Amino acid sequence: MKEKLQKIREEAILQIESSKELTKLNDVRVAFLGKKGELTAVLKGMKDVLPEDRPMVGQLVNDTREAIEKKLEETKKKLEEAELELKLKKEVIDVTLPAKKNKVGHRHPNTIALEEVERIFTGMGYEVVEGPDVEYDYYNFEALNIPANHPTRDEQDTFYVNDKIVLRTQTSPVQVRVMEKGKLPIRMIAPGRAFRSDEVDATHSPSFHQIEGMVIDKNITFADLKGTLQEFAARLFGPDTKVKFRPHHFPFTEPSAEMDVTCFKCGGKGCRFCKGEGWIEILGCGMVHPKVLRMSGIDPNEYSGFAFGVGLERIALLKYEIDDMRLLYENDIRFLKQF
Ligand code: 2NL
Repeated sequence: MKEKLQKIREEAILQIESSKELTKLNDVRVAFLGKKGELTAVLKGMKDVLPEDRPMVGQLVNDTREAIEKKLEETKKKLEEAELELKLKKEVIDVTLPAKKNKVGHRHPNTIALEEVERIFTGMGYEVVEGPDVEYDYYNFEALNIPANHPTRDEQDTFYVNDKIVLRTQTSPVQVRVMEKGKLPIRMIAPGRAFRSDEVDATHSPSFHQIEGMVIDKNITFADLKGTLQEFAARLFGPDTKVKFRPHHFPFTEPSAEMDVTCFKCGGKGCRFCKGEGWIEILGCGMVHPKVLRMSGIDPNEYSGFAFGVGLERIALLKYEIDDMRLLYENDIRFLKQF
């Protein structure tokens, strides 16, 4: 029995020493110490050992088991260390390589311009209100004094969803919805996307953005409109900016005007930027038509107001001296991050 145990021990140690991988080592453990292992077989044979010899043999079996376990443990540690070393060698990191830069996005020129306009008007106490891009024909046209068959409705420049629903051609419907609520006075701007069936070129896109503004209160006059829009122009284009109003026509305002600002490049002398004019057209405006007020439930004998509309892309193109609107929609980061 003693010799048998000695042989098991030697054989086990030999096999452990020749194990070059952890899996192989585990196989050796199972072969000797496992349920069907050689040492376990010896234990099972204890019944054949003389009772008086059993303590001695039991001790021997335990010693053998301990010796094998110790050798297994040592070898396991060695193999693990070797494996780790190999792994570390394989995964060398060259810390001198240039780091990968994180690509950070950039605010779109439209967004920068919009936030600036919003800052100016909220600073004057205006509320920013949004509304649906897809509108009822009523809010987009009818309520703005553009009845059926009015030339402005020309199917050529409007996207109809069906007889009664259109992609809004301006953000005025948002203002109509606010007027209908009947909470006066109103001091608001309505920024957002608008749609017209236009061909794409350097100054047109079928999907563009507009900012409309409206004030309705008692005793609002054209003087309020002029003062407000003069201040707006000065804050947007610089304190020396002058404005001028040219008579115009919109169905929803009376009287109506277009506002020009002095060219912020040449100060009004005339240059390439303003095509020698000294002035740049910037927005449309006017006193809200009494019919428009009445249709939305506001008494034009008690209240009056002014409104204006400005193209956001136009502001962005002017402010950042971009000469083609299409650049705004390509979202090329090399372009966007210049602003
Ligand atoms: C332009 C002209 C304008 C308005 C928009 C408006 C809205 C309501 C009532 C009356 Cl609810 N007016 N909006 C007024 C005048 C001009 O926009 O050329 N925009 C780019």
